[in-house]
Amino acid sequence: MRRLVQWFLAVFTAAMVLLYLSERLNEMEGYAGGNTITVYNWGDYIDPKLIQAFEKKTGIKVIYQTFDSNEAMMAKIAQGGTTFDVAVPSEYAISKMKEEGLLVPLDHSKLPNLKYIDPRFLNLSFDPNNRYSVPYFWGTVGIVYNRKMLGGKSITSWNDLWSRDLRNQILLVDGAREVIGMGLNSLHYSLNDTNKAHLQQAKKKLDALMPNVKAIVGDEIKLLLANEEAAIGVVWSGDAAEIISENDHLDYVVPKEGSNLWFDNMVIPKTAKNIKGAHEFINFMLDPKNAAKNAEYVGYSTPNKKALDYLPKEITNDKRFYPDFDSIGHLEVYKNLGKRMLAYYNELFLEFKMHRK
Ligand code: N2P
Repeated sequence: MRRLVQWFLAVFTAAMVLLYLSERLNEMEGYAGGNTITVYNWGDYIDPKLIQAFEKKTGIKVIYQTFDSNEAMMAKIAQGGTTFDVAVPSEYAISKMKEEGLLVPLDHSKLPNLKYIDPRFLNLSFDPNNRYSVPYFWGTVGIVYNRKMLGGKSITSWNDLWSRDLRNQILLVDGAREVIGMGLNSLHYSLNDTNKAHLQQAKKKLDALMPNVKAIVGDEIKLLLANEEAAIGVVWSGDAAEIISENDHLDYVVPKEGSNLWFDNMVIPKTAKNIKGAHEFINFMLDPKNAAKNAEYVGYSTPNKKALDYLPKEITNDKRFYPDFDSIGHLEVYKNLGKRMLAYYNELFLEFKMHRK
């Protein structure tokens, strides 16, 4: 009897040790890329429930990290030493990352849900045949304004923002191309202007806007505008859509001088360790129901044609956020202006920020 008990104890202990070891091994494999992916996305740019649903469906654990500008994201990926399996750059960043060899070509056979994307968003010039990228969200840059706080006045142009009545009333999104672009557009220059005299002129014009600028902020811009901490915000369209749904006094306009049309896309960076898992994640996000859920949660416009069927009509019929393409033909997509020119834009933006009172 005693031998039997001893024998049981020995087997039991061995089983526990094995269980423990196998669990540790699983974890280690996860971190080595086996059953984990690291997703690197903009802040406030995914419905967290979708991450859970993906983990549950595939058994792949998602490590989720965020960035707040293309510049920050590219610097981190270029520097290496980190694992990112999926990232979400905008078009000019994709072009630059391609040029620097920072992207892995996609295997379209592993992305069957790509067929749901509206062809208008495919095969764009920054990535012919979508070799490296697939659409995630798209939108414009524009102005959110609070009609009540402005005494019923509406805003139609960038140049309206320089009005003396708007002292300390403007919040700007913390983006180099967006802010310098606003200066350029207000002077009727292109968002891709590389003429340094024009850029200096734009910077000077922005300096003159400073008395009206309350703050230059990240994702908190939404909360500040919804809570009426300022009457005006220069924002990305999806952020506008989200806060307009929370405060009836707010409206969104793409200024008449022109503005930016942008496309954010999922890519697999060179830092990836789990390329198979990355494809699974991308394909999951391309699923129309998931894309619709995501669009409804973050407020941004989806390029997924089939997903539109699952979204409320008041969202998809809103021309401010789902404009017809003919009405936005005059908008400009940022170009990859080359390393030096992009650095120059960043430098001007930093100078602008530093000269704040
Ligand atoms: C969401 C950021 C949107 C990025 N917080 C626009 N390119």
